[in-house]
Amino acid sequence: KRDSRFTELKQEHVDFFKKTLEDESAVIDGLSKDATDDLEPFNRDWMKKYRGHTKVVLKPKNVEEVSKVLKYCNDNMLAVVPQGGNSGLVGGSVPVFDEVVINLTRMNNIRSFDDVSGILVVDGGVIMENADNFLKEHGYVYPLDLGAKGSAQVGGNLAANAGGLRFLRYGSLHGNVLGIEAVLPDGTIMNDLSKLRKNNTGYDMKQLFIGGEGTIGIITGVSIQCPQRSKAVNVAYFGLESYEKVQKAFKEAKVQLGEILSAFELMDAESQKMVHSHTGNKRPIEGDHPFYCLIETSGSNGEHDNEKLETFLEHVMGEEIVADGVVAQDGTQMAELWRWREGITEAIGHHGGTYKYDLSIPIKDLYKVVEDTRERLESKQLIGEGKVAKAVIGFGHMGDGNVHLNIPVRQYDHEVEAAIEPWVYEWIQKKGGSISAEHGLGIAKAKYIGYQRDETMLKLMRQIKQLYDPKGIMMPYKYLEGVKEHTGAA
Ligand code: FAD
Ligand code: 2HG
Ligand code: ZN
Repeated sequence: KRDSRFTELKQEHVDFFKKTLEDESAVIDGLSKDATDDLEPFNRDWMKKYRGHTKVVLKPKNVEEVSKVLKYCNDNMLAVVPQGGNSGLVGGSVPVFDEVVINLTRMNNIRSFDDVSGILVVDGGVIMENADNFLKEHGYVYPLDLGAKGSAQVGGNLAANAGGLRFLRYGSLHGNVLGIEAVLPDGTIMNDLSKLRKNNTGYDMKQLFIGGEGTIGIITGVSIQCPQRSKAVNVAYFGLESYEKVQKAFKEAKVQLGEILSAFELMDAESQKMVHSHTGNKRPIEGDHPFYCLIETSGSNGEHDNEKLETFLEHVMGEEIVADGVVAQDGTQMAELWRWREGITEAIGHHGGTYKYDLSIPIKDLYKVVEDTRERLESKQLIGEGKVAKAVIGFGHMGDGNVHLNIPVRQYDHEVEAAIEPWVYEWIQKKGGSISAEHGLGIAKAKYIGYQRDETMLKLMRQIKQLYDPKGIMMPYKYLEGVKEHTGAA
């Protein structure tokens, strides 16, 4: 239900926004005229699962403009959704009702780069692929990589605390981000854009914005530590007969490739079938295997690394841990192999909807959740040919103990959803896992936070929200707000 504390958008508000942002294209105005089509991409999430009804999208160009419009929204009780590339997977980036969308697309400047330290300072709206291409020219790499890199923004990455494909190597944004410039809901500009690696002077305020999902302010600038780009990158793809063997291969990869290992990704047979039927590409290895892994190495000596990777593969095949495998011979093959992993989300999303669960689980049980879900939907006769649920798919960042459980459906369906939720969250809670490893809470997971956090933690979180956003204009109905409906079993 729409919260009646929030003001409905009026002409005087739109006039203020137009006057303040000056550039005409900076305001998409659905109040004075019918702009349904223009507003649609901002109202609709990537999964086509959530649709908001905003009447206005604002695209400020700099931090001062963000400050002015946010202060105005706060003064006038207009609810707000910050939006980056709108590639988030939990429905956080789109309005629920008629919230004002503040989209960062036009804040796309690279502010500075230090070639010696590798510290990059950018506007929050810089697209991550553009940041990485810029860094490439200087021999550096953006410390995060993910399938939506062509649209996701640096500010959005931080707000979601995205993990991605190279987390194993470069770690969390909580470690890589050195500073943040953010606008608080009342328009205050918080300048914590430090370029220092070490800075123990009081509370580390920026950390609350990383993973804050836009609930306490808008990230307008980011200072981030970027690693040297590896001269030698290599990729191997292999098939395995059981999850036991996947675990052995992972352990062996750490032993033999430890210092050059930059990704260890898991894909099950169903996920690879999906990519195959979507792309029509020839499978990298012959035969069907229940599991596939993709390993990436990044080091400084191509010959040396290649030899290590080949030796690793020979060893695990000799020991019958791995059934069959292939090592990329050049950059093109590397990209092709990565497509079997990076292309899963796109392939699954191609038709119908998907129920997505982004889970951290102790590694020995990582795949068990997929098997148990499959069994559950089978026993309820909800899955298979002609049924709403088409398959149960598991893949993810094995190296980080993070699995993506996906259930593609012909259309979103209450019966299927009720069979999975909250059952899957109870399952995760019993295993001591996390119900949201890297995608966040948004609206999709908000009401289940109680399966993860106890009352003391929730109380502290609510106090933080109250401190930064006393009027509650940022991201209503999401993140901590969903907990009112459902506290979980914790
Ligand atoms: P949006 O989707 O626009 O926003 C995400 C959240 O942050 C929303 O709550 C929004 O309100 C808020 N927000 C956005 N910008 C700002 C800002 N400047 N200040 C404050 N709040 C803001 N995630 C992973 O962790 N790992 C993956 O491997 C991964 N792969 C993906 C692959 C695909 C194909 C897709 C579609 C998504 C994937 N994601 C992944 C989801 C991921 O979180 C996003 O792709 C990305 O980090 C979000 O950036 P964005 O700019 O699109 O943010
Ligand atoms: C990935 O790892 C993303 O590819 C998306 O986090 C996961 O689609 C998903 O569930
Ligand atoms: Zn992921």
